[in-house]
Amino acid sequence: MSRVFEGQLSAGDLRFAIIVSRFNSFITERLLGGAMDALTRTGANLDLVDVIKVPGSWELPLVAVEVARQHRYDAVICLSAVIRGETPHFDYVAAEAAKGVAHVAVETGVPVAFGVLTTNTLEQAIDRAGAKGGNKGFDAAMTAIETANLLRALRQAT
Ligand code: INI
Repeated sequence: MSRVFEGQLSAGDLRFAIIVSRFNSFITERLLGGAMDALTRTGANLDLVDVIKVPGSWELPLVAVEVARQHRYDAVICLSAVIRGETPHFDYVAAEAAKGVAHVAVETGVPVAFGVLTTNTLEQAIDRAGAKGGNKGFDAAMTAIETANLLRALRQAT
């Protein structure tokens, strides 16, 4: 008989680190609100949720690898917004944040959700931070909950 493994959307006793950038805080505070909403609605114990503020998206991988290596959290949720400007700066910051965050998860075995908006305009960012495009902070937290539970199930399986 085959087995199907799937992570439940229940935050229960899971421990989370939310790393959120201060850059574009008008947007990232809304992403943080969305993530907290997802955790609350899925039964998280907020005493087990730490919020860690970083200057910008560039700093996400460094801080994510630090907390993931401590193995004090079941999942890490990274939240920031990179909005295109007049120069190629956007491309460097967005690419390094994406590569770095993906690398942390694979290197440490701790789920790291990528709640990083990369948009051409401020309006697109607003849309994805609680307006018509939903809230990517909420989505990232739901993904973190599901993946943490999936890994727990896989690790407990015999
Ligand atoms: N950081 C962001 O999170 N979003 C941006 O749009 C952004 N832009 O466009 O510059 C940004 N830059 C700061 C960067 O993340 C670092 O904090 C900074 O370069 C210092 O290392």
